[in-house]
Amino acid sequence: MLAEINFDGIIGPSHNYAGLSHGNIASTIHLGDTSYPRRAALEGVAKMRANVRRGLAQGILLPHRRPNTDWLATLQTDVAGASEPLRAAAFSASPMWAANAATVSPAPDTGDGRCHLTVANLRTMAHRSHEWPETLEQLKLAFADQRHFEIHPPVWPAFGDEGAANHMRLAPRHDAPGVEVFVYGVRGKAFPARQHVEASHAVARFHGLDPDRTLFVQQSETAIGAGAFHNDVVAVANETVLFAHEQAFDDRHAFHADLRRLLPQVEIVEVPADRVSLADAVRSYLFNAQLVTLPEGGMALILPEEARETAPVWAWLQEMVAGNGPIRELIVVDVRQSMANGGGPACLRLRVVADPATIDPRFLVDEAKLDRIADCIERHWPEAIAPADLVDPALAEQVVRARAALLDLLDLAVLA
Ligand code: SUG
Repeated sequence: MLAEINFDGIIGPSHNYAGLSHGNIASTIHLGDTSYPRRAALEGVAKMRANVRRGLAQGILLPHRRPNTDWLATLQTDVAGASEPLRAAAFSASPMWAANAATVSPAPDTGDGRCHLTVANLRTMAHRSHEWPETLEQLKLAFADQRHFEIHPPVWPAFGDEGAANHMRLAPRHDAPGVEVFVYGVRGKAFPARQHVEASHAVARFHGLDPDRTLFVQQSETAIGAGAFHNDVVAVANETVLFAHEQAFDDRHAFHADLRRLLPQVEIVEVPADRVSLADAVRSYLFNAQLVTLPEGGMALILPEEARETAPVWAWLQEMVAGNGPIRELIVVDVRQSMANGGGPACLRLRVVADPATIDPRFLVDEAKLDRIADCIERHWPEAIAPADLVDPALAEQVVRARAALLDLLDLAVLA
C-alpha cells in the first residue's frame, strides 16, 4: 500500500520578491519586482491538478502565519518598527518550498519500520530560520499516527539543514528498501553552503538508517558557486534513476561506484557540461524537475517552462526522450512566480512514501478539493505586492484573512 505522495506547499498570500537568499541567483535578480501572489498560488494548484490527473497521489502543506509577528516579538519589534530586511523576512512566503520542510526516510529504510521525518532548521537564511516551528506543528498533525510515523524536531542550529532538497533516495521500487543519499556542501566560493555534513549525519541517525546503505556525498564547490544553493538544483533521483549534471558532485566517480555497488540496477543519466553548462542548468532549473513514476509505468520529468525556453537544455531533453533511457516523457509546467524566487517544480513539493490511508485526510487532495482551494485563492489572495506594500497594515490584514479562509475551508482552523 506504500505510494509516493507529493506534498506541495500552497503558495501563501504574502509571496513577494525581497532578494533574501544570497547565493540564489533568481532571488537576487528579482529583488524589488512586483509579485503576483494570486497568480503564483494558482500556478501551484495547476501543477498539483495536472499531477492528480496523471493518477499521482497529492498532498498539501499550508502557508504559515504571516507576517510572523511572534518571531518579530522575540526580537522585540513589530511590523511597523522592524528594519526593512527584517520585515521582509517576517512576510516571506518561503514555506511554499516544501522540499526544504523536512527530510523523509520511508518505512522500508528505517530501523523501526516506520516513516521518519526530521524538520529542517533552515538556519542559514534569516527568513527561513523561523519556518521550523510551524512546519513541525503541521507535520505532527498530518502524520499523527505514531504506529506509522515519527516526527523529529530539527537538528541543533549549529549545523545547517535544508531538508529533502539535499537528500535523494534510490530503490528498486518506492516500497522496497533503498539507498539514501545525503548531499552536503563545504564551500561555495562567494556563496554559503547551506547543508552541513554533521546535520546530514544526525538526520541519518535520527531515522535509524542502515549505515551500509547510506551515502554522504559532497556537493561540488563549482555547483554552489554557479548558484546551485541546494542539490536539487543539479540532481534528482527516483527509484532506480539518478538524473544529474556532470558537475553536481565533488567526486562523481566515487559516488557512482558506491551507488552501483549498493544498487546494481541503478541507471545514471548524466548531463555533460559541454552540452548544458551549469549556468544553463541553474537558469532553466532542468534538474529541479519532479522525476516521477507514472501509474501506467515509465518515468516522466515535470519541468518548468524555463527548461523549454533554454535552447541547449531543450535540445538535450529532446534527444534524451528520443533515446532508449528510463525517462520517457517530458511534462512542462508554468510556475514562473515561484521560479523568480529560485523555486522550481521540485522545490514546491515534499515527497513522502507512505500508505495514504495512514495520513490525516485534510492534508490530501483530489481535483474537487483543488477546485475549492483555487476558488479560495481567487477570492482572497492579493493580486500584486510591490516592495513598499509590506509597510501597509491593510496588506498584513489581507494576508491574515486569506490564510484564515483557507484554513477554514480545509477544516484546519486548529492551525490558525
Ligand atoms: O531558500 N528562495 C528559496 C528557494 C528555495 C528552493 N528550494 C529548493 N531548491 N528545494 C531559498 O532560497 C527567496 C525569497 C526572497 O528572496 O524573497 C527564497 O527564499
